[in-house]
Amino acid sequence: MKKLHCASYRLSLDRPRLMGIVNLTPDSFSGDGLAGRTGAALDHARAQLEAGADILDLGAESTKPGIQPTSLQEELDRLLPVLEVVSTWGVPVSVDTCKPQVMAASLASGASMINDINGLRAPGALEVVAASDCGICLMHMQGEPRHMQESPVYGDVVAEVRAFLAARTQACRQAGIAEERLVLDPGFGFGKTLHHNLELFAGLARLAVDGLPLLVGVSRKSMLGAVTGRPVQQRLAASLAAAVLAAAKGARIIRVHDVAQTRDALAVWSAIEQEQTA
Ligand code: 8Y7
Repeated sequence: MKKLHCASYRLSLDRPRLMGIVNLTPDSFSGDGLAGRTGAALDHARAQLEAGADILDLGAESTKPGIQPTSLQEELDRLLPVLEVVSTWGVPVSVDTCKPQVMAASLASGASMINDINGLRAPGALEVVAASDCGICLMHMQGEPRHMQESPVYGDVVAEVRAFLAARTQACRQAGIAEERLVLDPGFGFGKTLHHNLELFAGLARLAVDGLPLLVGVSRKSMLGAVTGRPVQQRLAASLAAAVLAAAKGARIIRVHDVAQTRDALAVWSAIEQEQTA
């Protein structure tokens, strides 16, 4: 069975795994930002772990459309005090960043995975991760965060996202990165209209380039708001439905805010699934 290599960890992907979000920005769209509050951030990270997260994803870079980019120093100041503690807890810790300098500092401080919404396209990013043995999430984004939602355009969104993920996978291979370290992500909401997001979700299985595992992040996202008409604080039911469907379509890692609830939802799916295949 497939295992994801994340530094010293080997994460079995025989069942879908949960990546618990720990947001260290001040301006998270879902209102869970914990910038500068190390104690509160550690409490939240601990709660995510106790709720059953298999990976913790720490993010200190603001990527909300329209928001000013976060400076290097600001990002490190938000991230490192939390990472230094959380990385001793015996669970893989992923760091969500696009900056090679933050990747290097995070790996030196115990991060086991780099989650780059920019797919390691920044100059130097591939080299930094290639020099380590961390896990890597390669995500698709059209444009850059400040302007990505203004007018996203695709011909065939599934084919184009797939081609991008294939090209980034190839770039990783050329940089000497083993395939066991890679996870692919269509990047829901990153330079996509509602229709693009729905098409991508429907076509999820086609995105698994070379059988690589897929990560899906739709928790509380605006696509769920658009479908249900609910504000961000009222998207739990929609998020759970999407998580179960992502699992059923083959996603191996699901990135969520609500770990305990998603675990229950997936437990029901998985119990029925096992009965069917028994
Ligand atoms: C995703 C993500 C965000 C995602 C991966 C949010 C950092 C917005 N979304 N990383 N990051 N995939 N891999 O809603 O979909 O949490 S930030």
